[in-house]
Amino acid sequence: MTNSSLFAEAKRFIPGGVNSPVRAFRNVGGEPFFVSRAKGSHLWDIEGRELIDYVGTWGPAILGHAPDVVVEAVREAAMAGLSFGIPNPLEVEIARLICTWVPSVEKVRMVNSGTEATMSCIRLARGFTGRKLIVKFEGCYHGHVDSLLVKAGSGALTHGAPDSAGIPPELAQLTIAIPFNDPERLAETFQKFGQEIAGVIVEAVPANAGLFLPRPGFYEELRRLCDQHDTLLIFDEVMTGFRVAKGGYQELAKIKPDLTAMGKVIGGGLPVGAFGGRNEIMNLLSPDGPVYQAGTLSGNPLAMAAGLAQLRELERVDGWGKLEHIGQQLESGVRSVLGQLGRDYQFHRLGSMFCLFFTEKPVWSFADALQCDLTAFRKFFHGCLQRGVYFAPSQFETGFLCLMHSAADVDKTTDVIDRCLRLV
Ligand code: HOZ
Repeated sequence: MTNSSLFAEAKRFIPGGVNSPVRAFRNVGGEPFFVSRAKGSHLWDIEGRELIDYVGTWGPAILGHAPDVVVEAVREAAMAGLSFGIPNPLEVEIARLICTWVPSVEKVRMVNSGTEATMSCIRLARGFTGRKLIVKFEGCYHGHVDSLLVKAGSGALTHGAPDSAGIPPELAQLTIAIPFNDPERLAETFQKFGQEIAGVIVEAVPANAGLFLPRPGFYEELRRLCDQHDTLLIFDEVMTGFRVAKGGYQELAKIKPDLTAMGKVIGGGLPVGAFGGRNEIMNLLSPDGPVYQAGTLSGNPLAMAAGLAQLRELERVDGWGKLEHIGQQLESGVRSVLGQLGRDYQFHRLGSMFCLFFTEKPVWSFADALQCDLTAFRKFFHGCLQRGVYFAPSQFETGFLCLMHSAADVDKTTDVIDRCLRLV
């Protein structure tokens, strides 16, 4: 069986042949490959090709693929039962750990995906404030939530359809999308709609249209305006949570959101999301309060065991310090290649998250990211893949490092980047 023959078969039974659009390679052309095995920093496809992986299952694989400590924890949990649908002790353990590591979270509820987490934050913000409007930022992607697929990034962006079909315009009208890093637009929006805005949701570091950082002072102003108007500030830390620091980006930025959406790293590779925040808000959730939210598999013992094992291992080995070190190695390699080639492409990195923008102009927003040379990116992507390095199949995604990326991996990657940049 080849990747191509299996993809043809997949397309007969699965829409587009994939279970999530960004996997279909539409933004880079060609066809996806099928993975047969993943371990550490490497993937193997069904044709036996070995790749250094910088997608890391889109973020969760921070220790590397299939780390022994997580696999063993899942095995042990499985022996005791796969799902109970009634409380199990691991749920309490992970809730305690999250509330300890992320001080803005006083209570947390576990769900099965980042999408469920952001969707629940929106409902909770509306329930708490009794208001309808939600503000989001252009290019920020918060999963495929109806209210948030407005000027979104990730697969919604790469397919050229930021607004999905199937979302009633009446609902989309309740979402105001404004540019990121633009304090004037933010102030104007609050001036006009301040008393109607239930919540402002932001990817703590926008990472679904490439990776761009908040300008100094932007989040302080956002926090101030939310407080002034009794609007909830919702940080989507699905990508950054437990990855950029133990307490997520809010720890680094020293900003306390009212609600936080989490996912990816927290599940150790199993389907897990979570959302949490201040007691007075979280206490509105059913069964204590009137905001309904539920899930048969929420708090699933295997998923909780995997997440706990991953988080504890990260802490035990000072994962964040080590990832910063690996990130610095990659960054210095990429910058030296760019320097030698005389290319001023923008390279952004925050710890173990990174993005090479194919533009020489600074990138602070979605509009800036859209200026990238996508033809050059496509050539670069396929060149790297052919040479054994797998980056995300879109300019508008973020690369992820894991603890298993070795100096040899980084050296090979730098060399491949050098050769492939010469092609474009
Ligand atoms: N947030 C991820 C991509 N930016 C999700 C991956 C997916 O949509 O499959």
